[in-house]
Amino acid sequence: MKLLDGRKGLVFGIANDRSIACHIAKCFVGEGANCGFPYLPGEKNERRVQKALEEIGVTNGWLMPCDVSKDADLDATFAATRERFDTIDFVVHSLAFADRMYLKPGKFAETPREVFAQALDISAYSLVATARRSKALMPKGGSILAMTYYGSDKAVPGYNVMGVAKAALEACTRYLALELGEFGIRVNAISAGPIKTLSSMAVGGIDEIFEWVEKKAPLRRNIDAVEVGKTAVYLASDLSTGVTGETIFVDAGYNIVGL
Ligand code: 0WD
Repeated sequence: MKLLDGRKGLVFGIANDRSIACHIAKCFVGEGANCGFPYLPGEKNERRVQKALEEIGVTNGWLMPCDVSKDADLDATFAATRERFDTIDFVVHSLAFADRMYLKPGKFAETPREVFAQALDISAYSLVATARRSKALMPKGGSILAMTYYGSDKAVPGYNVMGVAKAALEACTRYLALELGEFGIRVNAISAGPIKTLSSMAVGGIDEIFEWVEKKAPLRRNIDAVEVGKTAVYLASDLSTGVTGETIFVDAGYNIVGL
């Protein structure tokens, strides 16, 4: 018996084979889950997602275009999900966006209003928007999971407006957990250490962050995305039935270090 046998759900946020969502998907499929993959609309994106899924052994993956900043896209995605799966057991929210011009050390105070609003909308509000729609498809409860980073709590040079968005995302996780708990729906976040992906490469000074983590983290190394995938399996499965509203660090212990 595998940990996610018979479970169905959505994995948002595969951009290519390096995406954290792709590693999560691999672990979920390996544990018997049946997944749908909403992706940021665009032909090039679709090809990349298809290729990424093939690389992890998912052939004929169910893909649907969905820009999470558009209510109509979210409505269509969840309507299609109901048609296909009837009910779902999990949703993985592994996406974020901020204008990379403002993801540079020394640029936070320059953040324009629209850049700030867009980062918060796509990276944090979209969790609320997906959770609300997920609830309708989770009559017997379920697990919702978001991805965050240490820059939500500590000021990390260059992470800037994304840190503010992640603080909002983590607070959303707690409020959603509080409200959806009575329906058997758990909502948690994984705070991952830095991993080389399209998004992380947009953060100015990321190479120094990798070096610093390797030097300072208790495990003296950076993490592997598979380690995030394994924790995601734990959070989506019955191994974690008593856990909700938490932010779990998968960061080789970096967050506990003082100096
Ligand atoms: O070091 C890292 N890579 C960490 C990432 C450490 C800790 C947390 N995270 C978080 C990210 O902030 C994000 O929430 O993990 C999540 C996944 O990030 P990733 O796997 O590092 O990034 P990536 O492979 O780029 O996937 C994120 C994708 C976008 O990619 P691009 O690069 O095209 O912006 O999010 C998707 C898009 O595919 N995305 C959207 N999807 C739907 N609607 C939207 C949107 N409006 N905007 C971006």
